[in-house]
Amino acid sequence: MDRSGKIYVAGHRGLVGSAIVRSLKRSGYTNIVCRTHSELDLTDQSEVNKFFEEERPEYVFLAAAHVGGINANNTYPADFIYINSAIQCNVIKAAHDNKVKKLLFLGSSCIYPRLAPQPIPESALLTGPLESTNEAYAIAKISGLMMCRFFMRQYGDDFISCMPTNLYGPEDNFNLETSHVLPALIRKFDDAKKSGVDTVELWGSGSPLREFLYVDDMADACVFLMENYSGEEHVNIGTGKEITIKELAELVREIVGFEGEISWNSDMPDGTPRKLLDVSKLKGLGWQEKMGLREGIKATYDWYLSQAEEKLKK
Ligand code: GFB
Repeated sequence: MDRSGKIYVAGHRGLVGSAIVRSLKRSGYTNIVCRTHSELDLTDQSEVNKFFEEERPEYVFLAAAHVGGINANNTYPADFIYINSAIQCNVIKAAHDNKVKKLLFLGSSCIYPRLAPQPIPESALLTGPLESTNEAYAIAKISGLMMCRFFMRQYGDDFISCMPTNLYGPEDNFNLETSHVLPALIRKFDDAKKSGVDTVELWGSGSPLREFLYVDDMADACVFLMENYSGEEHVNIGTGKEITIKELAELVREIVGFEGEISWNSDMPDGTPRKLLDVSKLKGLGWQEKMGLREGIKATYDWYLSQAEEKLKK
């Protein structure tokens, strides 16, 4: 990417988009254009077209998405499939029409079959049934990565895709109904510690395995791919390391300093049993993450404590 080229980061207020903006600035990119949700509704095709015609970005990071944890995905599947499909259709088509030089589409490791071989290689895509709790989101994301692939194949557009594993870090969502597990654990243990409650209830059995990547590492990988990769096949982004939800809960409990008990609510879903990404393709290109899980959780907890709590809990 040209250091002074105009870069549009879609979704710059979110966990991922905000980290991409930080990473771009660290790497010396200065010409970054962003719009808040109220300034530009990405589900509105005419607004998106107008924005691209006026701003003419040369590079696009498509990090805007309707996201959530297992409960949000499972409860609101229509919103997840519709909003994500609309955003990506509008942005990818507008990028094509306005001759964007390069675009990176961000998906998710939930695009892979529920019982995919572990660690999951990129080639496992569309080889089996999806996990039901996030099927709607996964279908939208598969469609987005296929759009990039087919715009590249038919028109030669340099539109690439990456599939990050479970992410966490500053600017995450700490709402207990809709968040992912890591921010939920931080908030639940911190609330319990502060209010003197002696048991924290977590969801499912605690036995599923998950892989966690600090969002600033993921953002650096995105910038790295925009600088170093071009190809129809998507690229996994992860650490190649996994941990059970029970072990993760113990780790977060220790970092937060909650001394009470944990109970497991088996009425809540476990989701997919395991989703460890095969990251040999990304590592083969020369990328390596920096942040370990313990220090990443500490950094996220510090950030959480530094924020106005009421704002985060909305
Ligand atoms: O992070 P999470 O919500 O989503 O949940 P997924 C991961 C695991 O943590 C599940 C358990 O087994 C949950 O049952 N868990 C335990 C909790 N306690 C809690 C809690 O208090 N809150 C939450 N949220 N989970 C998502 C997909 O799947 O992963 C999305 O739904 C996306 O589509 C995202 O792909 C990365 O890892 O199961």
